[in-house]
Amino acid sequence: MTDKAYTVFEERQKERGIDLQEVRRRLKALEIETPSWGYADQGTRFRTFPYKGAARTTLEKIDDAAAVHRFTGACPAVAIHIPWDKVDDYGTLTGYAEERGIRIGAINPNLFQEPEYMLGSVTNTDAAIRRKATEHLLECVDIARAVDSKVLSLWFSDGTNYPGQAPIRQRVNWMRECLQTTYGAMAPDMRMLIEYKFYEPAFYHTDLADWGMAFNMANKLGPQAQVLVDTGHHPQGTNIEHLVAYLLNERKLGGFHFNSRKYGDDDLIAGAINPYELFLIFYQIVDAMRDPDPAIAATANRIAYMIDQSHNIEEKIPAMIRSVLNVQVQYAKALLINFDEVREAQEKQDVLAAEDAVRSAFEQDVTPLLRAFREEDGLPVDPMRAYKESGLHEKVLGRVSKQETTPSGLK
Ligand code: PSV
Ligand code: MN
Ligand code: MN
Repeated sequence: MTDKAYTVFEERQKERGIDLQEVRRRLKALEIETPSWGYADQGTRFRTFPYKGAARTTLEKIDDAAAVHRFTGACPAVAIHIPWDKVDDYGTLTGYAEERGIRIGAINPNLFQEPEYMLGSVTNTDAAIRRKATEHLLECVDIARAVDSKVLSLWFSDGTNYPGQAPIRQRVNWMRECLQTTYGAMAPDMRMLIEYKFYEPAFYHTDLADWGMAFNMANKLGPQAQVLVDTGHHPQGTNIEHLVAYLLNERKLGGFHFNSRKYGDDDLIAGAINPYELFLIFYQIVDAMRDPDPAIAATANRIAYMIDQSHNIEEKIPAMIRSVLNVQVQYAKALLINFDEVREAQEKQDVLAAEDAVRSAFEQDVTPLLRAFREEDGLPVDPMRAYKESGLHEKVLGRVSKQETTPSGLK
């Protein structure tokens, strides 16, 4: 790469003691899965603005996910949600994705839509409903096998709205029973990722409200169960990078749902609101990748990175591309941390030097690095611009939104 900006960048990183070959190798290995539901019409609890270019079928969602991969080179898998993406023939679905250069990623069961789950799915007082929920989970394990996916990604909306509404301790055991059955059905190379969220839609208690509860559940189930951190699912002020480090140390961090938020589970473009938080999360991950304990390094290297967003006012494909680019930027910055410098400062207990060693990496401009690595891979150096100039926007606008005919307002 002879680009002047890259030469300057290279010089600068040399001075900072950074091995750029290693940085580029790790950057290349970063895969970010995109969610099928992020391409469809979806919005906020307040309303959904229909978008003409929204994907209407699972095949169109795969088309859009494949487009994001074409422009970024970093998104070779698309997560699916069952039954939203339920099809008769999963072999055809897999083939369709493969023809477009991607594969099916995490399988996300849906236990929050059917009316009988109003008072809980795997925690429902009614054993027949718990059984139905378990059967759906087992169906998703079968689908994972059929599409050759190695990840079952679980999020439960189970919870209560009022004190006394349901037996909280009993519900923990009910959930555990259902998950144990599901766990037992998984192939040995599959992982169950357990997501948590502190509130919404339940407003008094949520059965898996935080990382500690998800961690405990995963521990009880076994080594194939791990925790999934959705960056929008914590109370304000939670130190996410701390719990990331903790879970890595326990070899129990399995995956991420990236998005950003200002208030609640806002599901905005990843890295749009709090880029430093995303950087600090990657600081802990890169640190763990370098851990002398091979089990911790392996856990960090195996994390499933996924986007989980809801695009209500933004065009969906470029919003996804933007998220992927934002994640790459913060990862690249974390790779520019001089870890020897951090350790040295930590050993000397030099607080300011340690903080500076971390923050100074965040302050680097990684644009020349990302452009160079894309060019090397034959990718567009500016994926947002390439998307704009590709004509794809006009093409997807040719789709006629199903929602165009539905009345606007609260849904
Ligand atoms: C609901 O909060 C949610 O956004 C969770 O984050 C899930 O991962 C996602 O929906 C898909 O089910
Ligand atoms: Mn999520
Ligand atoms: Mn969420």
